[in-house]
Amino acid sequence: MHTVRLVTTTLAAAAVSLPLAAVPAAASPPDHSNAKHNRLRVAAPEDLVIGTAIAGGGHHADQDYPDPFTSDKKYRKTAERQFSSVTAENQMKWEYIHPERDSYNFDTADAIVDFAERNGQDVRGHALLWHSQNPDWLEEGDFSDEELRAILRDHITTVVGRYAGRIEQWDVANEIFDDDGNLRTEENIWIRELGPEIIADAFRWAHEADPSAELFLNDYNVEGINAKSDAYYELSRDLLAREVPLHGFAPQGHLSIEYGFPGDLEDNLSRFDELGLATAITEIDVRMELPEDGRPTEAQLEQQADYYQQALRACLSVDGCDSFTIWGFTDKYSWVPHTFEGEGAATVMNDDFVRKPSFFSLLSTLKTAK
Ligand code: 9MR
Repeated sequence: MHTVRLVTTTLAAAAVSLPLAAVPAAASPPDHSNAKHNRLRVAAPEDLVIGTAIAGGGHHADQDYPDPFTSDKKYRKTAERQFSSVTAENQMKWEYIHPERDSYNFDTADAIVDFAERNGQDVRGHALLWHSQNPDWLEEGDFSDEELRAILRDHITTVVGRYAGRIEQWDVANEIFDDDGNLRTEENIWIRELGPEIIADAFRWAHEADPSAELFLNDYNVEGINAKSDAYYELSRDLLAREVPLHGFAPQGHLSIEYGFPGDLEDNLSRFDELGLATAITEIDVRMELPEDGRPTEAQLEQQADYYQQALRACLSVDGCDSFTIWGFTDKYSWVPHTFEGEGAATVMNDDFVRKPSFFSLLSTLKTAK
């Protein structure tokens, strides 16, 4: 007590007698959050890449902040230091990369792939055949079946071919089943107009365009064993039996603490592993209903940390699961509050990039695995 008062007095006296520049500034603590021992990518075992979505496009386009990837320095630094894999959150989707029938726009996708290359990161390409975020010219166009087939083939050949050897994994077919395990025959333009065999063709065309890329089926609500993941299992067996170049199956991992953790995630990944497929968690986040003040409680954050950890452990336990991607790392840019009213806080850092218990549960789980 005595010492504290003395120091205060001395500083106050100095402030009076010294010119302003000589007054010691209140030191803010040094930020070690990206120091080597705090980096997920450094902690990860060699056979696992740890990824993030790179924010931009999609819901971000309607917000009042500038493009995170090109304008937020701290965001880029964190993406580069913490992760060994990146996925374009929206920027490789049809509406961005193929905005007109006869023109592609590769600017942002190129920038993301260049960024990844400079930083020694893998890239997951997302997505080639999907029912959502397609441009109007495609969804509202009046095309014959032959034209549509040619459009899809040209798209896959052009986009996958452009990044051949630079994109490790592609989500070729994204969200093609509904929760009951039925193909989205109405919603998905390709399946509706051209029939289910177009799925196999998409894989064949992607493989021709880049024989070194791993080609994935990707979806949400397929973490556990259920009607939807069963449908993927049957489809995978069928495609493999016909030697269609399918290489992987990925549960996205959009979870909520309002629902129990899918405890059979490891079993589910294992059954696809036994088919000879790679597996990956491609878009994990763990959302929650926020209290009135908008701040998650400690108990919520602990439960969230436990979900992230369980998901990572499941992936680490399965041989062929060598890619684990979180769908953004800061709540500042998360898609969740824009889709689920009253929910949020789904990522591993808060709006100010302060790491949450979920970040540390991933970090410690990776360190233990190494
Ligand atoms: O995070 C993406 C968001 O910015 C877009 O507005 C949204 C539009 O559908 O897509 C989000 O990403 C989705 C991903 O592409 C596929 N799986 C579900 C993801 C969350 O909706």
